Amino acid sequence: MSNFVDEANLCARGGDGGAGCVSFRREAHVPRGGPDGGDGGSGGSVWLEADPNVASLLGFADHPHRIGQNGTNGKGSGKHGKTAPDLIVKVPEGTVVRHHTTGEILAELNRRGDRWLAAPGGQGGKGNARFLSNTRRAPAFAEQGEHGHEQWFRLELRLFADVALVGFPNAGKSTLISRVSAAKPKIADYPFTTLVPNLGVVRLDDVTEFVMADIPGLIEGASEGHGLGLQFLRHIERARVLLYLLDLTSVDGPGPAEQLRILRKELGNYESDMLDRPSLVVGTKADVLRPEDWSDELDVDLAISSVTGESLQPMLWALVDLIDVAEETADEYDRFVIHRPMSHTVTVVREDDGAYRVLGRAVERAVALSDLTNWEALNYARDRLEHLGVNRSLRQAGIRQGDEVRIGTFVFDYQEDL
Ligand SMILES: Nc1nc2c(ncn2[C@@H]2O[C@H](COP(=O)(O)OP(=O)(O)OP(=O)(O)O)[C@@H](O)[C@H]2O)c(=O)[nH]1
Ligand SMILES: [Mg+2]
Repeated sequence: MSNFVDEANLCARGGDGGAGCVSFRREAHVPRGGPDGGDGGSGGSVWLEADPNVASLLGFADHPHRIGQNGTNGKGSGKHGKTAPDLIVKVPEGTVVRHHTTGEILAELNRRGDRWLAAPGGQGGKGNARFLSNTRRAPAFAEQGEHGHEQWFRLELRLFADVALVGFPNAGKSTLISRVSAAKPKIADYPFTTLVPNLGVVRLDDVTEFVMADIPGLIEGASEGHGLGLQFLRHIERARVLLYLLDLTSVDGPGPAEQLRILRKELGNYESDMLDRPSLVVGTKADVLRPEDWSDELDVDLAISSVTGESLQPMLWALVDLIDVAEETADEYDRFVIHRPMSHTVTVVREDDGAYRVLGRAVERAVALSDLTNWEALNYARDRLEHLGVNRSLRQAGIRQGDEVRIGTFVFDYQEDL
């Protein structure tokens, strides 16, 4: 049994790329051979991967940083640096990745093996051998490695249970899960005893088992945030099968038929699909009162008692059948992983002091040359910027002769092309 850490912060940073190398071939009878500086290796990327062996987000609570290894630098004689291996960070199945500040959902890792690129490693810099051209015979510059991408995320765990217990407070949910699994949640004769979901593995025989989730009780208005409200509806949302537990002995609160009506109404308000989910309706505490003692038209599949054990086995096997059906008809969306590629466009923003800052991966990369005091490297960078549409973007942003432009750590004054 475990209580689940539901949310955690993650800071993922890709490893830095290694620098390209400036080097020229040396041969016995050639005074200065061609350029042979190798490229730097790329930094390792950070991936998230769903793994059923990881049960919670607890591992991120005190240690939110996950950092890829750096690539190594290129060397002479055309030797490229080593590309660093990717870092695979295991997360529980059902992990939702959100943008840290906007809360936008970036990815859902639902099933074993689902993967998402959280932070690409930096590309290795090109060695000077790459800058050879018909007009540039002896390039004396190389690229720096690119820094790895770094970003904060908010991780959220949606419990993956085969069966979720849905019932009013005090209906006997915790008592049931403690009877049929090793989970031992607190049980008491007052409402809202259970404050966080508990998972228990129900084992029927050597090959048949499933995961049951004991969810805090729902009351009328839960879908609008009453009681423990919304936060637990989203746990129920992920379960394949719903087990409604109706308290047959309820005297102060609504009777069993009314409980079912309210529970279904709340689930439907939250997400109408949930009403189509395979489900079983069971009356609890049958050792005290029987369904037939109710005068209103009560229609339950079974009446159980967690105290005497009555009808528990037939109920569990019925649930196994429903899980099988649910698995066969599982929606495609379950396997869906959302990818949001990073933007490659050029963006120009105005800084507080009036300077123009150019943002964009390719652009920042173009000025990340080892030595921009070298006129050759500078010319190359200038051509790249023109090619990427930086001048056009700056003109659109209203730049004028002499205004300051910043790209990465590089700063220059804007000159109109004549
Ligand atoms: N006689 C009898 N009492 C039961 C049975 N199941 C549960 N109870 C009693 O009902 C009360 C509530 O049980 P819980 O299992 O804590 O109920 P719950 O649904 O988990 O309640 P919350 O966590 O508050 O939502 C306790 O006093 C239990 O002993 C049963 O099968 N027979
Ligand atoms: Mg409980």
